[in-house]
Amino acid sequence: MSILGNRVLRREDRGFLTHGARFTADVDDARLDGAAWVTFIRSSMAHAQIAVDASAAVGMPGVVGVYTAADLDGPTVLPGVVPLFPEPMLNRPILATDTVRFVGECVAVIVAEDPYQGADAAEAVEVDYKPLPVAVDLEQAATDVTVIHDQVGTNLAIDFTDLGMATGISDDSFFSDCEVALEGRVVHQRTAAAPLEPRSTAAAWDDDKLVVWISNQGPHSVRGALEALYGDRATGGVQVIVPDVGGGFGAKLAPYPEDVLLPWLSAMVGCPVRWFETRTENMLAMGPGRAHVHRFGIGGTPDGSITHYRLDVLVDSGAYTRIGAFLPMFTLPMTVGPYDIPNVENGARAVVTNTTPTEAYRGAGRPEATLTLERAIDMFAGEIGMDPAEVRRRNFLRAEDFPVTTSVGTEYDSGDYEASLDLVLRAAGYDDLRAEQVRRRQDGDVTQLGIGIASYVEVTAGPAPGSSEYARVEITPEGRARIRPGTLSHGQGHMTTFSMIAADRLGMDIEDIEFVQGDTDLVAEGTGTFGSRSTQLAGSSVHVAAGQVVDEARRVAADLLEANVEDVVFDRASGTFHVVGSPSVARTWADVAATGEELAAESNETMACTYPFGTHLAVVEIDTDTGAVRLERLVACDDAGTIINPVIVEGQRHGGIAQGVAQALLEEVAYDDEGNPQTANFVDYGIISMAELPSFDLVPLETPTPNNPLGVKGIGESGAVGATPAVANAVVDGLSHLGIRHLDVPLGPQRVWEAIRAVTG
Ligand code: MCN
Repeated sequence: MSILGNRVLRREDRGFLTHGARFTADVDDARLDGAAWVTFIRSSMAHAQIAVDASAAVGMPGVVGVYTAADLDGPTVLPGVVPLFPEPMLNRPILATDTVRFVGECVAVIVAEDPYQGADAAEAVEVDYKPLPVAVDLEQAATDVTVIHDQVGTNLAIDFTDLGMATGISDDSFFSDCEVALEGRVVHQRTAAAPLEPRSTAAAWDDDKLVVWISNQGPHSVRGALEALYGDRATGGVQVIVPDVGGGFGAKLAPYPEDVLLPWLSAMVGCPVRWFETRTENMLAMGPGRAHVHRFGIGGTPDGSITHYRLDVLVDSGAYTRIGAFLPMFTLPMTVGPYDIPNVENGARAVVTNTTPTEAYRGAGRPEATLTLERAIDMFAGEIGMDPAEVRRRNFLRAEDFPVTTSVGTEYDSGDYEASLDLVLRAAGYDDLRAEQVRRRQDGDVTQLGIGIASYVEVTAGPAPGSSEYARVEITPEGRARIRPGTLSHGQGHMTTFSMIAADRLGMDIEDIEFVQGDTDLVAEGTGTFGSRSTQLAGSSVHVAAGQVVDEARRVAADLLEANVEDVVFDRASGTFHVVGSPSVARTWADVAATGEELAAESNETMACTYPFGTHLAVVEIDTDTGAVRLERLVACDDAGTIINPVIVEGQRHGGIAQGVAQALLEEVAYDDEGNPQTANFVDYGIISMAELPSFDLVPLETPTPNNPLGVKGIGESGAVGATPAVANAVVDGLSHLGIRHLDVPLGPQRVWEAIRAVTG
C-alpha cells in the first residue's frame, strides 16, 4: 500500500525538538573562524540628500573597516530580481550615494571584531541630511506630485497594460448595459513577513572560492546573483549554503544589499564576516508585502448574474523596484477568480514611494485579486438583496467545463468550486448561523454576529505557462536512497513529504531516504521555494527520477537474476526485484547496490502551473459598543489536488489562515506623513498570536490536477488567500444592517467603532 496520503509525522521535527535548529547565525564552520561582524548604518529620513562622514569611526576599538558608497569598488547596485522583465530602471544602490529614499536604506557599513564594537562605531558615523519632499501615500505618489527618482522623471515604474499583461481600463460605458452596477476601492495594507528568524548572512573567501551562508529561500538563485557580481574574483567558484531557516514567507527570496555586500567586505578586511539583523532592522529593511490599492467596478442583473467586472491595480513598489512591484503579474491572471464573468477589463501600475521596497509575501498577488473580487461580490449581493452564497453559486465556473480558459485567458486545470462552497456551508451550519444573526439583530444585541464567505482560485508554480525544478535521486552503496531537490524547505516539511514520494516509488521505508538540500555544492541545480511550487515541481521531479532509478536497477537486477530485463519486475510493496511469477527468488536494493553500478537519475521537466481553489467561511462577533471584533470560527475547504501528507497540509493551511486573519484584523506596516515607520518592532506591529485565533475547521477536498504526475497542486499559500476576504466580509456583514457597505482591512477596534459611530451617531 502506498505511503502517499498517510498522516506521517514530520521527520525534521526530531532534530528541531532535540538539538534545536541551526540557523545561519549559529553556523560553526572552520571557514568562519575569526569572523568579524558587520553593522549597517541606515537612513533615518525617508527622502533626503546626504553627506556621510564616517571618519570618526575609523580607529575605534575593534573596528577593522568603515565604508560608504564612495569606497565601493566592487558591486554598487543590486541586480534585477525578476528576469522575466527588462532590467528595471530603479534598481537599488547597495549603499546610498547622494540621496536616501526610505528610512532603513543603508548609508554606511562598519566591520568590527564584535557586534557591540560595531554598534558603538555606528554611533560615531555622522550623516548630514538635507530633507526632500516625500511621497508616502501610494495614490498621491501616482500623481507625480513629488518625483522620487529625478533621472526617471515619474514615479510610475511599470505599466502592465503597456507590457501587454492587462487589457487596459476603458470608460464608464463599459458598464452601460448593466441593470445593476457599482464601484468601489479596496486597500490592501502593507504587511510584514515577520519571520521569527530575521535575516542573517556570513561570507568567507576560501582561497579563490567564495562561500556564503544565508537565511534564504533559494540558494541557487543567490549563487547566480553572487556569480554575476563576483564571478571575476571567485575563480574557484561560489558556494551558497542555507542552514535551517526560521521562516521566509516570500520575503527571503531575492538577496538584499546587505547580503551581497558581505563578500566584498570580507575581501576588504581580509577575514570572514558575519551579519545578522535586529528585529527593528528587520521591520525597517526587509520588504513588506501586499501594499496595493484597487479600484473595481462590478455589474450584472438583479437576478444575481454578474456580467461585467473591472479591476484597476495600483501597487506600491517602495523606493526601488523589487519583487513587490512585479506581483500584478499574479494578480491580473486571477482577475475573475472562480467566476464565469464574460466582460472583463483590468490594468495595473507599479508606483515608487518613499517606503521600504516591497517583496513577495505569502500569496504574492493572489490574495489581492481575491480580496477585491470577494468584497465586490458581497457588495453586489447586498445591492440586489441576495444571499452572498447564492450569488457565488450562480456565477461559478462549472465543474463539468474543466479544463477551462477564463475571460482573461487563464487556463484553469481542474476544479469544483460549487462543491467547496457546499461543503463549507454544510460544515458551518450556515442556515443556523443566519438564524442566529437575525435573532441578535431583532434583540438589538450589543454583540452582533457577522458571517463572511470567500471563494477563491489561485495559481501555484506560476507564472503561466509553467516552470520546472531540479531533483536528483541516487542509490547509496548500502542500498538506501538519497534525494537532492533544488527547492529549499524553510518550514514546509519537504524532508518528510519528498521522502514519502521517493519511498513510494522506490518501495523503501522513509527512514531509508536521505534528504539533502540547501548547499549549491551538494545540489547541482535549483530555483527555490516560492509560489507554492515545490511539491508539484521538485516533488514531481523526485517521483520521475526515482522511477528512472527503478528502471536502471531492474537492468542490474536482471543480470543478478540471470534473466532478461523484460522479465524482471519491481515489487514496490517489498522493494525487491524478481522474475515474473517467481517472487521467492528476489534481489533487494542492497543486492543491486552491492554490484557497484551507479544508480542515479535527475529530472527537471517543465510542468504547467496549477490552480488550487476553495471556500472559507468566517464567523465573527462584533462588540458594537467598542468596535472589538473576535473571530469565533473559520471553516475552510482548500483543494490542493492529491494530498501527499494531510498532517503537513493541515499545518500549512493553519499557518496561512493565521496570516490571512492577521491581515483582516490586526497587522499593518504603517508610516506617518513624513515616511517615518510607526511599526518597527513587535510592540507596535500587531503580530497575530494564538490568543486571537480559534481552532480552525478544515474540510477536506481533493481534485487532482492533470498537470503533473502526482496530481498535486500547491497548498502553502491557500490559507492566506481565502481567510482575509472571509473575515473582512464577515465584519462588514455583521454591520450591514446598520447600512455599512464596505470597510478596509485591518479591521481593528478603532476603525470598526468609528464606522459604527458614523452611521449611528
Ligand atoms: N503538500 C502535500 N500535498 C499537496 C501539496 C503540498 O503534502 N497536495 C505538502 C508539501 O509536500 C510541502 C507542503 O505541503 O511539504 C507545502 O508544499 P507546497 O504547497 O508545494 O509549497 P512550497 O513547499 O513550495 O512552500 C512555499 C509556500 C510559500 S510560497 C510560502 S510564502 C510559505 C509557505 O509555503 N512560507 C512558509 N509555507 C510556509 N511555512 C513555513 N513554516 N514557513 C514559511 O516561511
